[in-house]
Amino acid sequence: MTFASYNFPDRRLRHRDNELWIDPVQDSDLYRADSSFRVRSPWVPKTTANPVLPGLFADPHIVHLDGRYYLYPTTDGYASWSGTQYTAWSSADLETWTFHGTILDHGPDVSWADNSAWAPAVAAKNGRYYLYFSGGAASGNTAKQLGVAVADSPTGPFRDALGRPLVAAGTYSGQAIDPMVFTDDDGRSYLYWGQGALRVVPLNDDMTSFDPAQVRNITPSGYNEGAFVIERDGTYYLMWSENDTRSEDYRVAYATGSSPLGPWTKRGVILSKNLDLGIKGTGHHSVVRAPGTDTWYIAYHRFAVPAGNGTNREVAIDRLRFNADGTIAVVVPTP
Ligand code: FUB
Repeated sequence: MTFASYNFPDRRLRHRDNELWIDPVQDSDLYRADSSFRVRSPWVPKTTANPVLPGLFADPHIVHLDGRYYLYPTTDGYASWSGTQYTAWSSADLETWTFHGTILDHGPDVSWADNSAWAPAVAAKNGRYYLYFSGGAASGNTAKQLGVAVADSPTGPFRDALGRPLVAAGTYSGQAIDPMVFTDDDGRSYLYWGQGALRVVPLNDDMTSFDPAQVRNITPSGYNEGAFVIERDGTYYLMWSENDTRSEDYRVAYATGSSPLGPWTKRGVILSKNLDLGIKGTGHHSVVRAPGTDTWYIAYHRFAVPAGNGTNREVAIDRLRFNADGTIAVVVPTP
């Protein structure tokens, strides 16, 4: 059996503290951070639930499709978040995850984006699966743009549905990144996106177009990026990340509203660092409900424990609980 690092295939792995670690080329902060890429030893029982994915991943989008849970993350571990590939993972129990490989690669698959494959979101409609994503070009206008790809399966392969961005750079203030689609009980889907400013628009039934006249700016106070919307018992919950993903104070806050478009009332912070556990930079989350139950889970990223940072992040899942009055209880992040 051989082991190789997914993100750093040229580096040697070494065994330490019952885990396999990337061998630092030299003892510097940079290489200590890279060493946070952790591969768990199969001969040692896993003692903690998190991280749920092996390796460096961020911005997890969790969704339940066709009887399984799926995770779609950003591939992390690259300076300036310059990765190009999206992967898919699935699970029956939120604990054991099956890797389905690369489902979209900006290199061969997207003509207008070369890098910055960030923060995917997947929605299903009419028997098809839509992957919303952002990317930047290597030359010319390098500002981020938002695109949509389509597939016949949740595990792809996805193909760029438009051959051009769905939201072109510069059309609206803020960065065109961090898309999310919420589909209401009436079947209507809404696209949310943006860093620095949050926008929402109803999507047309084709899931790949919208009426620009319907775009609304719904930026809550404290908002930075990573919006996510759910509905429970008639209340809509808009959640988002505050501060910079490179800060240990990156965190999740939320508001409640009476419709997918608001108006929204900010309620407070529900997920933040726990320095006693070495957990920092908890944010860019998503939420899924166990089908047929009132049990909810939050997927989020944090600095890889113990030595990660804002570009070396790991994916965790914890319970999201509601109080009797419908407010969200503060999430307890677990190791
Ligand atoms: O992963 C790249 C970027 O970092 C995402 O788009 C942001 O939400 C932040 O997590």
